[in-house]
Formats: sequence, structure tokens, C-alpha cells
Amino acid sequence: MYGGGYIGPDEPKLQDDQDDPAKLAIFEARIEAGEKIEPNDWMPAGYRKQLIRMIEQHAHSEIIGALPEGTWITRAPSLKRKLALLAKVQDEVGHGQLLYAAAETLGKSREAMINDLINGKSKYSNVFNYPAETWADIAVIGFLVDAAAIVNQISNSKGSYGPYCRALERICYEEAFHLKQGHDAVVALATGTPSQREMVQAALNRWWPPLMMFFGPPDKMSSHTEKLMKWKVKMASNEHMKQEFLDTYVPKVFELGLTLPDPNLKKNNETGKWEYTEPDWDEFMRVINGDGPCNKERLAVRRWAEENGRWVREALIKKDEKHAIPLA
Ligand code: BYC
Repeated sequence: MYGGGYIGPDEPKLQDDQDDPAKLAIFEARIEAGEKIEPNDWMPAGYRKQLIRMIEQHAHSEIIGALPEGTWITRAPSLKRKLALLAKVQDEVGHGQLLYAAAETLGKSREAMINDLINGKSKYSNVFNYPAETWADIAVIGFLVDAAAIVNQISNSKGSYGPYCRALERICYEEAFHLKQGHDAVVALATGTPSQREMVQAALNRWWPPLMMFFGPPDKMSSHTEKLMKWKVKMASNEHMKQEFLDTYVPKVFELGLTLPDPNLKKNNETGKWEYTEPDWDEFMRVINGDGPCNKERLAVRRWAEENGRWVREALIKKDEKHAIPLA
């Protein structure tokens, strides 16, 4: 349904007609008509390449995103919170599996994707390169990072590539629970003792700038949006998604009596748009290119898991049974 076929370590042999203009016209007409593109359908090389890039980065974000939250499972403040966090982290890793399977349908093997991640060649979401210093950081991640992810993923789930859309629909159902548990944890802290309030406010202050980068650079700086929107891989621009996020979630923060660390953040009633201070895009570029506070630590954990899990994968793989064609 999402993919799931083991393709093996070889890079796919691309068809000779990957850029045939007549086929491109038919392909674009199908997209225009709202049809889903499936793995064995003809697609231009650029579409395949963009989808692999985006789905792969998304999959990496899920498994790296499990790490900051994972470090708090043993330190959750109650059994109820621990159980909920445990289930959430397990879901996130499962989302990674669904997304790797969807990316595999485009012809890049999971081994190649993981190698590109641990060698620093592939990107993953900027937000997971920051530390989760206190329990309140976990509450804020569950609430607002998951909220931002839902806005982005609901939009992407209406796109043109069947396996990615189907994976995202399922992911969004699960993310809705994550958001509820994050919101509940934030509410508990915001309505708790003065030091709990202080702790959740400090976490909000720390997470707001990375969150304001989550949807990617402003539209005029975004290199891929135009192409991706034309091919309905992305259904909304970075700024559009950010506006939707601000519209829904800023009021939910304010109603708890909490503040956000941006004196310019306000909705302009004339334009109907939120105004805000642009985050530090130089910091964004540094972080997504490997030089954030936790990049090295995050990749070291993944590298360790890859190396120490190799014997399990080798024991499980039956080379003679590997599928040549993805099961989409
Ligand atoms: N972080 O042309 P642009 C989760 C890169 S996990 C890092 O606007 P595009 C969760 C971009 O890749 C959910 N890099 O890009 C998990 C490009 O670089 P390259 C994560 C970023 O693709 C566990 C360059 O900047 N969600 O929620 O048109 C626990 C120029 O950008 C970021 C997804 O992955 C970023 N934030 O639009 C809890 C969603 N933003 O590749 C929670 C899928 C941009 O040219 N991805 N870059 O070297 C997307 O929807 C789109 O890729 C984006 C960016 C909207 C993020």
C-alpha cells in the first residue's frame, strides 16, 4: 500500500524516455486532473528525484525526531506520561518505516537512504537538532512540533504521488493523538505550580525560533516550491503553511496565559495575515547543513544503531526472495 517492496542495494536503471516531452505532457495533464501517480507509471526524472529527496528527508526526520523525545521516556514525570510518550516515540519510528517504504517505490534502496543520512549527505528537519533540556521541552514538541507537522502533512497528503499520500493519511491520524498528548502536557504545566509555568514558558521560548523555521525558508528563498507545486507534490507554499499554523495554534498558546518570544507577532486584521520577526535564516542554513547544537550527537546515535543492528538485518534478509518490483 505504501511501498514495502525490498528493492535491494542497486540504484534503479532509469528508463531512456525519462524526459520525453509527449509523455511529460500526458503526465502533467493527469496531475492537473487530480489523478494519483503510482510507482509503475511513467514519470519525469525530475519528479522522481524531487519525491525521493522530500520523502527521504521526511523519513529521516521521523527516526531522528524520535531521539530527543526518546531520551525522556525514562524520565517522564508519571506512569501515564511515560506510557503515552513510549507509544508516541514508537509511532514516530513507524512513520519512518512507512515513509522509507514509500520512497523505495521510487527506486532508492533503504540502505542507500540510511547511508546518506549517517554520512551527512541527506537532510532532516531542523527542529531535531536542538536539545530537549526539560520535560517541558517534550510537552512543547508534542504540542507544537506535532501541530506544525500535521499542518504540513495534511497538505502534502492531498498531493499527486499515491504511496506518499497514503502513508501521510495514516500518519496524520496518529499525529492527531500526539498533538493531544502534547497539548495535555502543556496545559498541565501551564496550570500547575509557578515553577512548572516558568519551565513551560522557558521551553516555548527555546522552541519558537526553530519552529518558525520548520516550514522552510520564505517563499522567495525556497528553491523547490515552484516545481513541487506545479507537480502537486507540495499543495501549499512554505509561508502559506506557516500562516495556517499561526492561525490555529498561536491563540491556543495565548489562551493558557503563555507568551511567545516575538514582540512583532500579531495578526494584521486588514491583510488577515500574521506578522512576525523572520527567524535567523543563517542559523537555519548552518543547522540543516550539519552544524546545529545536536547534529553530531543525533547522527552518532543513528550510526551506532546501524552498525550494531547489522547482524540482525543480515540474519533476516533472504537475498533470493527480494522483490525486484516494489509492492505499491
Ligand atoms: N529542515 O526549497 P525549500 C515530525 C531545506 S517529522 C531541514 O523550501 P521544499 C516529527 C530543503 O530540504 C516531520 N531542511 O524546500 C517526528 C531544501 O534543501 P535541499 C518532518 C529544510 O522541499 C518525530 C532547502 O531547505 N516533515 O514532525 O520545497 C517526532 C530549501 O527549502 C527545512 C517533513 O519532512 C527544514 N525544516 O519545502 C515529532 C515534511 N525546510 O533539499 C515530530 C516533508 C527546508 O535542496 N517536507 N529545508 O538541500 C516538506 O513538506 C518540504 O520539504 C518542506 C520544505 C516544506 C519542509
